[in-house]
Amino acid sequence: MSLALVIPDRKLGTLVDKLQVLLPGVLIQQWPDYSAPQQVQMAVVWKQPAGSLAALTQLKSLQSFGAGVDNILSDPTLPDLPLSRIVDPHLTQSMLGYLQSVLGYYQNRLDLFGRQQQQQQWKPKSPRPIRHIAVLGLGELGAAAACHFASLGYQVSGWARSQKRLTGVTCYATEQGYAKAVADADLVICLLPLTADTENFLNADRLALCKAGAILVNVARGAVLDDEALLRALETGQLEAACLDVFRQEPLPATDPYWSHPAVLVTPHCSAVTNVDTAVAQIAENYHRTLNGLPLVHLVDKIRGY
Ligand code: NDP
Ligand code: OXD
Repeated sequence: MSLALVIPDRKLGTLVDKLQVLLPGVLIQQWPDYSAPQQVQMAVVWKQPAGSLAALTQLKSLQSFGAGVDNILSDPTLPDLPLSRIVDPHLTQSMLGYLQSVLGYYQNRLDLFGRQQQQQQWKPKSPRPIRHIAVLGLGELGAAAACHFASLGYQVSGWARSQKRLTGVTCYATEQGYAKAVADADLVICLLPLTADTENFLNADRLALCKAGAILVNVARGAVLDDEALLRALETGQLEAACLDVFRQEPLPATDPYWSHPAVLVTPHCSAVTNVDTAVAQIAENYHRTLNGLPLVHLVDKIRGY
């Protein structure tokens, strides 16, 4: 009985310790130093290198170590096995906390005052009016964000592939629905997964459908956004500002224009980081399910890509 962790570039000591408590007697092996690869039934993966699962000849299931799975599905050597992803209330709370802070940052004009500080300028200004928030993607995180802001009294519109019903949220689907969802929004939050359908989704044409002077928050994946289109939209004033937590290349390269752009807030992919303390329960549950031939919890539809 064995579980493999294929999660490069992370310290995994705490994860191993906590899994060992929930899965006593299970051999936990770490790529690239598998000791008995043919004993592994399930692999926990995140940005796994191509070919890193090849030696696991008895593998029966895969578990993403995060909520997104684009970095897993892009592996051309990925075995055709059930894949699940992390769905965790703590992850959702973390995302809500981040988005609430971003909202407060812009409402209180901390972007402007930060720039003024650089110039030693003392110029008070009343808060920025942000009344309408649009959320693109109404899954685990998007629906929670939309309902959170609606419960605080904001006007909220939401957009997803399928038509949703969420209390206090005006929900849309379809391309025409996208235009309606963003038309009056002061703040647009992107929580779409990266798939073949959403790559470069936020292009020049779709950014042009946003309210003039809106603020964009991308906490989904960098490649959902056309970077050139965003830079142009900021230049023309079509968008006033952007908060970006995710990028095509991470860490963001030193030469990237976002680093020094006065209208861009860069954060290092930290809006909702997998919480080892709570994620281990789902991993252990799926390990038991794998052993017993039961369907995994929070299964990914690999055809849709999320
Ligand atoms: P879900 O899979 O639960 O939800 C995805 C939502 O996007 C669904 O509402 C889905 O619509 C919608 N969607 C997918 N494709 C389309 C499309 N082509 N057109 C319109 N809507 C579409 O994902 P989560 O909410 O759990 O997470 C969203 C993303 O957030 C993750 O994929 C990940 O990339 C990112 N993320 C980022 C983190 C960070 O730290 N920055 C942390 C965690 C996640 P429908 O419901 O109709 O299927
Ligand atoms: C995730 C992420 O998808 O960390 O979980 O981005």
